Amino acid sequence: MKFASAIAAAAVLVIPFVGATNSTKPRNYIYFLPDGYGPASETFARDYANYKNNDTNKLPVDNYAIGYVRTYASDTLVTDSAAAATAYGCGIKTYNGAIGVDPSFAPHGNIVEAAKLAGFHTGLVSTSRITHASPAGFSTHVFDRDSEAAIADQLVGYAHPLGRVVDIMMGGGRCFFLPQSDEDSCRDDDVDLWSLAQTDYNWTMTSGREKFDELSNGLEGGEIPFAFIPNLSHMMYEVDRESSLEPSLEEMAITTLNWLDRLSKDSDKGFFLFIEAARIDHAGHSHDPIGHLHDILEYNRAMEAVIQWIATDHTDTALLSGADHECGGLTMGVPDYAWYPEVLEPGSGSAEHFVSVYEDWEESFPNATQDAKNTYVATQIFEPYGIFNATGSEVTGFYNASDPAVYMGNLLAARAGINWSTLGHTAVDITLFGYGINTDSLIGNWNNVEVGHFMASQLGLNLSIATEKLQANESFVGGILADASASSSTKKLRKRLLADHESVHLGHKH
Ligand SMILES: *[C@@H]1O[C@H](CO)[C@@H](O)[C@H](O)[C@H]1NC(C)=O
Ligand SMILES: *[C@@H]1O[C@H](CO)[C@@H](O)[C@H](O)[C@H]1NC(C)=O
Ligand SMILES: *[C@@H]1O[C@H](CO)[C@@H](O)[C@H](O)[C@H]1NC(C)=O
Ligand SMILES: *[C@@H]1O[C@H](CO)[C@@H](O)[C@H](O)[C@H]1NC(C)=O
Ligand SMILES: *[C@@H]1O[C@H](CO)[C@@H](O)[C@H](O)[C@H]1NC(C)=O
Ligand SMILES: *[C@@H]1O[C@H](CO)[C@@H](O)[C@H](O)[C@H]1NC(C)=O
Ligand SMILES: *[C@@H]1O[C@H](CO)[C@@H](O)[C@H](O)[C@H]1NC(C)=O
Ligand SMILES: *[C@@H]1O[C@H](CO)[C@@H](O)[C@H](O)[C@H]1NC(C)=O
Ligand SMILES: CC(=O)N[C@H]1CO[C@H](CO)[C@@H](O)[C@@H]1O
Ligand SMILES: [Zn+2]
Ligand SMILES: [Zn+2]
Repeated sequence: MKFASAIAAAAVLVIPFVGATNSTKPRNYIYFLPDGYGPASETFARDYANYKNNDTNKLPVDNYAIGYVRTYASDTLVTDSAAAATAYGCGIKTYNGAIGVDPSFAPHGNIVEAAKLAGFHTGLVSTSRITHASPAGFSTHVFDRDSEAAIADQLVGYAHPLGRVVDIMMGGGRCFFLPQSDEDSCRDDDVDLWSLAQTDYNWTMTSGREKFDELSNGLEGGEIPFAFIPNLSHMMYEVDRESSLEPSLEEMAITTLNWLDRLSKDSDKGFFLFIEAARIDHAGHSHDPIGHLHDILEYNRAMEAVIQWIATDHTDTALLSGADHECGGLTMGVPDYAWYPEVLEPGSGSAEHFVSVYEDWEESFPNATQDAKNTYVATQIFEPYGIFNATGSEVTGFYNASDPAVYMGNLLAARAGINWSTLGHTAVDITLFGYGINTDSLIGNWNNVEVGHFMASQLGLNLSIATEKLQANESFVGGILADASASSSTKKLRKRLLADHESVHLGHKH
């Protein structure tokens, strides 16, 4: 585990956009989704960066705020990631849990498919499992977001009605590519997708960091289709990241951009790239200020790098970035007027990380006395997380906490003068950021589906062409309907409200 890496530079430069405007359309589009990044999270991270730098600056993304977005789903005012990704990716409102299908379960074309059909190159980059709701909503179609094996099948092209639509993918989730006979598998069948992708679909499937490094920032070599999937589940929180195993989001984003740019150089069509800072959301569900903070700072670094990339020789590329929803209902100023960002400085790992350190210790010392346990928790779990001077009952409460990560997060939050109001998402509007050709035309407040349609039209893509092809495939359409009727819909839809939280914790079961 490493300590908090350097935070966003103190002096944040506004990078002026000097490319063509208005009448010109961008050749390439990037959608950068900071999952669960609400306006309070931005203030939270900015206040911390300013404390740390003894400054009053803005965060890098602050400079590119252009509007805000309404996020409600078709069946609830509080969206989940699946319905929201379907709104951005396909331009339709749907129910929580839906991936690329409407409320009557019919599949709708997404921007990755439309781009592929029109001859563009395409990429997906995420710090979550690449089979998780957000990348899935931009590339696949299932009744239920938890069908991650089916999503993996579609991602490689096997079981996707349009064949393979993704050229490069980077993220976590290798367990959904392994057959159930493999002890690391998350599948319920014998499909060895990792091998099948290579033998039948020409994928280069990689998981070791050295394979990523061989790409030389995307500037040379490599065969597409290409997958880099270093983790069985989600990639590590930025604050926990072991850089010998996993690159940062910034590194993955820039490598993929350089490669897509190279691939499309001699084509009359450019590329579409989806990038996700996924775990800002997971830390919100865990009420974990440390995980939340460092993934937000990494999102800011990656955004700054992408904007710099556009500004330097790639002004034909446009970028939009907006969260799918807020997460955790974060507030600063609890109790009245309290908010002490300095409390977050010592925290050297996520709450999830320290809970797993404790679990390992407990396994190694099953006969430890209660006193030894209490001392261990106070000094080896709480203190490196930033909780000092814990009372006796604060320490013993850890053992019986229904979610020990949330428990630790709440203890630290109380010391910092912040609080979380929900374990789920909220209905609060999110901020839309943008850079490049025509993005300034999005000043104002938008419905999330309008953002998807805007990107498609900027690339000259017609989503209906993909929709018609998908809906013409009777066996595919029938399969989604069968999944829908096999589940008891009301129960299923209620379960959706908790789905994000549950899927975060799927990562714990190894
Ligand atoms: C912080 O900045 C203020 C004003 O710029 C300065 O007076 C002060 O000495 C700085 N404090 C530290 C610890 O650098
Ligand atoms: C329909 O979709 C399935 C994947 O679900 C695919 O295997 C099949 O080839 C498609 N059929 C047609 C006619 O495109
Ligand atoms: C895989 O590559 C071979 C050789 O280049 C090619 O003939 C084949 O069509 C490719 N298969 C797919 C599914 O793209
Ligand atoms: C995957 O991430 C988990 C934490 O989320 C970490 O413990 C594990 O070491 C990672 N695995 C690999 C192979 O990087
Ligand atoms: C822990 O205690 C149990 C019963 O008291 C004993 O059987 C076991 O060997 C002990 N384990 C270790 C690791 O000392
Ligand atoms: C934890 O709960 C168990 C029963 O649910 C109780 O016996 C025990 O005293 C509790 N431990 C602490 C430290 O609160
Ligand atoms: C923090 O929020 C929780 C609800 O999530 C509430 O129960 C608690 O009282 C709040 N803490 C303070 C100090 O207001
Ligand atoms: C988009 O494609 C659909 C289906 O092919 C077609 O009916 C429609 O006219 C197209 N829209 C535009 C704006 O070209
Ligand atoms: C009263 C008390 O124990 N204060 C301690 C709280 O934690 C800090 C940091 O470890 C110590 O420096 C204080 O002495
Ligand atoms: Zn989300
Ligand atoms: Zn979430």
